[in-house]
Amino acid sequence: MNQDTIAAIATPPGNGGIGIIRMSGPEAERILNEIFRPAGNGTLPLLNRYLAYGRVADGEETLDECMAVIMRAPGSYTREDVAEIQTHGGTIVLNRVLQLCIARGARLAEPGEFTRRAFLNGRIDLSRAEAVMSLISARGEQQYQSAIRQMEGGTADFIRGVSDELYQLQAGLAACIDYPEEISDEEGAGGLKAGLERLIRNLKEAVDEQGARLIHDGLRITICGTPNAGKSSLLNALLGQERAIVTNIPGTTRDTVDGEIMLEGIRILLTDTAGLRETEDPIERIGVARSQQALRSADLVLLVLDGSRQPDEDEKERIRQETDRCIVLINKSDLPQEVTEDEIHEMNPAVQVLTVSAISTDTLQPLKNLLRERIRLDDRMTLTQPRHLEAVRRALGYLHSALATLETWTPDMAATDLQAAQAALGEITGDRADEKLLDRVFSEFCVGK
Ligand SMILES: Nc1nc2c(ncn2[C@@H]2O[C@H](COP(=O)(O)OP(=O)(O)O)[C@@H](O)[C@H]2O)c(=O)[nH]1
Ligand SMILES: [Mg+2]
Repeated sequence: MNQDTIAAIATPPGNGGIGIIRMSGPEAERILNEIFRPAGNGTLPLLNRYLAYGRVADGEETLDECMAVIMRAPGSYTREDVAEIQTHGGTIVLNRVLQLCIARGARLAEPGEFTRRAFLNGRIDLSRAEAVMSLISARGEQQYQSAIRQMEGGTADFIRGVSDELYQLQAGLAACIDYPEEISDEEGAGGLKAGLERLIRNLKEAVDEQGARLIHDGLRITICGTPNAGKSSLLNALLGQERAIVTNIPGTTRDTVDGEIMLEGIRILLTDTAGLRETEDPIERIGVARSQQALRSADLVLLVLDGSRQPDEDEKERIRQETDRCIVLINKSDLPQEVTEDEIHEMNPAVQVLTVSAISTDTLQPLKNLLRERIRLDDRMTLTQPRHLEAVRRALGYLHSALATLETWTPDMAATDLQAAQAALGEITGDRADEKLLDRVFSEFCVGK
């Protein structure tokens, strides 16, 4: 609590109905008292956690009408004295009030510094602090839901549970090391093995790498195929807007075109590509190279065929090379068909095949259903933050290594591994976090949170 007092504009830049300036630290109330003038019969100091109406003033000069509140330690977000001033939400007003707070002794807050203080003062663990940021920046319903679960402590509770079990194993192991006469090697190793295997199982169950990636990054879909197959028409139909230019001239799309839709609360990032073909046009060539790049990084590929004509050798070859990440779309089903789904399956049984028409959106329903299946998530995923998954992966590595030491029963080495696993898990909740880790986590935050 002996830190300086920080101040920041907590609302986003731009004009809004109201804007909020927030201060936290030992001087917050003094500064508030110096610049806030209660209206009517209002008096200072303010009642704790009651909103008061008045104006904010620099000496004789009124800066704005405002509402103000003091939340005294420890009953605040940071567990320090927090003062908030709600003014009208104009950039100039907010900056004037912020500058005033700074002139009276506050310092501009770093990104995430309020939340960092909440963490350092023991109000929330690190995974909850990160949940706050995920919540603010959530770009889909699923990311939002997972942030809420994390904020309610799902991640911390789970990790601390695992960590407690790990402590017990460490205690058992310490006993083996200290009293080798009383505990036989078989007993010691046997007890540890069962415990380790259970821990590894629990941790693995909580990790769904693919699901976590879907929640965070969304699903990347690349639409590919020969020129004029209907790729851009399909992108437009899926987006419900005329995003890419469509003509009957092959080579119309020369650069990649992106669009985004939400499905089941997951972001779907669609990339329409230039048709993959040999070309002399230098611009189209670059486009083809970008298409190939988009194809490499795609989670899912929609390979579009013009169903009104026979696929050429290039197309056949591409279908044969694809894997189960590919859905072949036989397009232009409104025209007389020259291709059947069976023929495609014969070329490659791994791919899924659908017949569609980009000019009649009804035919896209089965495609959307297929996509829904691909993004279905476990109901309550425990770990979704990339940082947490990385720490769990490291912890699992140490636990496996400890398991391996049981073969030769080298309890000292097992103890070292268990310690390292414990430290990795501790990074998730912040029970074991150094300054560098905190800097990394909080630098992703916005100022004022
Ligand atoms: N009849 C019919 N024409 C289509 C369909 N999809 C696309 N087209 C037409 O095919 C031509 C090429 O479409 P476009 O989307 O630009 O193909 P791209 O080169 O693969 O991007 C345009 O004239 C479209 O109107 C479809 O489902 N049915
Ligand atoms: Mg196109």
